[in-house]
Parts: sequence; structure tokens; C-alpha cells
Amino acid sequence: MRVSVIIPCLDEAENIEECVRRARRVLGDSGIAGEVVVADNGSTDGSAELAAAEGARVVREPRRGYGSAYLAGFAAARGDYLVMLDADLSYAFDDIPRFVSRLDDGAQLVIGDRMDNIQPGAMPWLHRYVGNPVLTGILNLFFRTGVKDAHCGMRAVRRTALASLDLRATGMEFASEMLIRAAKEDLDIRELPIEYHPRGGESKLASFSDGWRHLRFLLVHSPTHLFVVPGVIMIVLGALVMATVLTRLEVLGREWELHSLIAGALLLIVGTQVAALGLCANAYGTYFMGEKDPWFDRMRERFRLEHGLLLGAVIAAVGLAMAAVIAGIWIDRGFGGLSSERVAVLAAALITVGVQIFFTSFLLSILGLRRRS
Ligand SMILES: Nc1nc2c(ncn2[C@@H]2O[C@H](COP(=O)(O)OP(=O)(O)OP(=O)(O)O)[C@@H](O)[C@H]2O)c(=O)[nH]1
Ligand SMILES: [Mg+2]
Repeated sequence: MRVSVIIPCLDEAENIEECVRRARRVLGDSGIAGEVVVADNGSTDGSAELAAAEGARVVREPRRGYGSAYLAGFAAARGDYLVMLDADLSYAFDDIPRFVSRLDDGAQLVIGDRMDNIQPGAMPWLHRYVGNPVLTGILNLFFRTGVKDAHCGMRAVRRTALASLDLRATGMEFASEMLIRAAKEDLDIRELPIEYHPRGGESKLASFSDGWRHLRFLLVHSPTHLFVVPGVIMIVLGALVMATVLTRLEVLGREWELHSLIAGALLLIVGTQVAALGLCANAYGTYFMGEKDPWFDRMRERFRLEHGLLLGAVIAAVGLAMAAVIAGIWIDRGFGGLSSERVAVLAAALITVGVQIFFTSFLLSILGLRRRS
């Protein structure tokens, strides 16, 4: 068996018979040995029976979701190549042989690119110009897949490559998971321009909740972009604000005072916290989920626990020394009035940041205790 055409189906009675007929016809016409698998996701409109009557092998998956449906379909498929497309006639079944021949050429994952061939009425404005480009842009910024239409539902993948992806997403974010994992595994991903037609029947896509599921998925799979980048930006901004106040630099025609200094210190502290969370999240991903983040790996090679402890201790010690000087002056004045607020804020910020770095270093070390190198 060379090719399994897998069609996820949730209440698609209007289209499913025609889908199965077209899939079988194109396999027959092009002489590709194959099967049509319909992954029915608990349809209540008789889709499963209609599909079976047209000669599809029907797999039933009661757990809802686009990803759940595909995972069940993949598990049941017998082909060496797995071709994916919707049960809504929005994709052309006649394109299947082109996808197959790309796999024959050596590709491991082939994904359609609909963006230049969207038929009138096939994709709402919101998805065409906002949802799809924004989410595809973020996906590529984080994971560099190089794919233009990350949510295209027509794809083909080699069974051997699929196994290395270890897919788990249950909802529409399955489409993103597949690409992220493929990029991380360095698969040979190729794009194929295809046409996108208006779907028959009712769309199952919920613009905002499915969009959010994708975005959430992208964020939690890249701690570097979710935590470390914003954390470092806050640290730099906070330090700049503090430096401006402490050096009495004039910005926007005035000198900045205590309130700005406190704001800068808080920004520095919260930035340190966020960046620290990011390092811990990266450590968790690396040690427990087999993630490979080149940046984090380089950090790991360069820095040991003792480096972190030393850095934290030195920063905290500088802060403590400043605090001690202020306390000394205070005692010297017989516990009278003090006006060292600026230095006090700086000292407090340094002590806090030092303590954060010190204990985060230990937490990172704890996360790595049971790693296998
Ligand atoms: N959303 C969703 N789709 C499912 C589910 N189970 C199976 N499907 C099928 O997955 C495919 C994708 O859903 P569609 O509604 O076509 O989503 P879409 O292609 O992103 O959006 P359209 O452009 O409107 O078709 C269809 O064949 C559905 O029948 C499910 O639980 N949720
Ligand atoms: Mg569709």
C-alpha cells in the first residue's frame, strides 16, 4: 500500500460522499495503490455511514477535535505516504498525485500553499489578511519553518517522518504542531501552490477561539520568545531608566527623579524574574521534553551552577555594601533624618536581583538533576 488519503470528518454529510468518490477516482486514474480513510469525529448526521457506503475505511474517534481526528486516522492508515485534506471539497483531490510525486522526489513533508490561488468566497477576509498571515508570521519568527501558508489543510507526509514528529495536539493547533515539530526535526519540507475553493456545508473553524489556540500553542512552545526576550527587554529598559536618573541625565528637557528611579528598579526586577522563568522553562523543555534550543544549549555549555551563584552573590553583595554605608551614615547621625533615597533604591534593586539570580541558578540545577547527557 503506497498512499493513504486521510479525511477528517465532523458532520460533513453534504460533502463526504463526493470527497470519497473523488479520492478513489484519482487514486484509480493515476494508478496509485492506495486507500481512503475517513476519520469520523462523532458525526451525528450519518457522515460515517455515507463514507463507508462509498468505499472508504471509516475510523471512529469520539474525542473531538481536528488533531484527535487525524491522530486516529494516522494510527489506522496503512500507506507509506499519508495525504491529508478536509472533508469539505475546498481542496482539489486531483492535486493528490502532485503531492505524492514530491514525496517520491525525496520530500518528507509537503504542504499546500493556497495564498495566491484563493477562489472568491473561499476564505473570509479576516483569515486571508489577518489570522493566517499573522499566525504564519509568528510561527516563522519563532521556528523558521519557511512555510508561506502554515494553516493549509492539504498536506502529505512520509510515514517514517511522521513517527519522528510525535504529534499530540488535539485541536486545530495540530496544523501548527506538525510544522513546528517538522522544523525542529529538520525535515525536508516542500511547498506546493494549490487552489482553494469555497467549502460545501458548514465551517467547523471558530476564528477567535481556534486562532487563540494556535497563538497559545506557538507561545508555550518557545520559552525564549515568550519569556527570555521580553524579560531581557525589561531588564535593559529598567537599567537605562535607573542610569538616567542616577547620572542626572536630562531627557525630554528635564531631570528625572525618585519616582522614575523606583519604576526603573521595579522594571529591572520583574524583567529578571521573567527571564529567570524563561531559563527554567527552557531547562524543562530540554531535560524533560527532548527540546533542542541551540541558544540554550550554548548557555548550558558555557555556564555552570557556580557561575550563577557567583554572579548573584556579587550583585547582592554590592547592594548590601551600599545599604551598609547608608546604615552607617544613619547611625553616625544618631539615627536622625536621612535622604539617601536614590542609593537606597539602587541597593534594594541590586540585592533583589542578586537573590533572584542566586536561587534561580539552584532551581536550574535542580531541573537538570536527572538529565541524561
Ligand atoms: N474544527 C473541527 N474540525 C473537525 C473536527 N473533527 C473533524 N473535523 C474536520 O476537519 C476538517 C477541517 O475543518 P474545517 O471546518 O474545514 O476548517 P477549515 O478548513 O480550517 O475552515 P474552512 O476554510 O471554513 O473549511 C473538516 O474536514 C472537518 O470536518 C473537529 O472536532 N473540529
Ligand atoms: Mg476546510
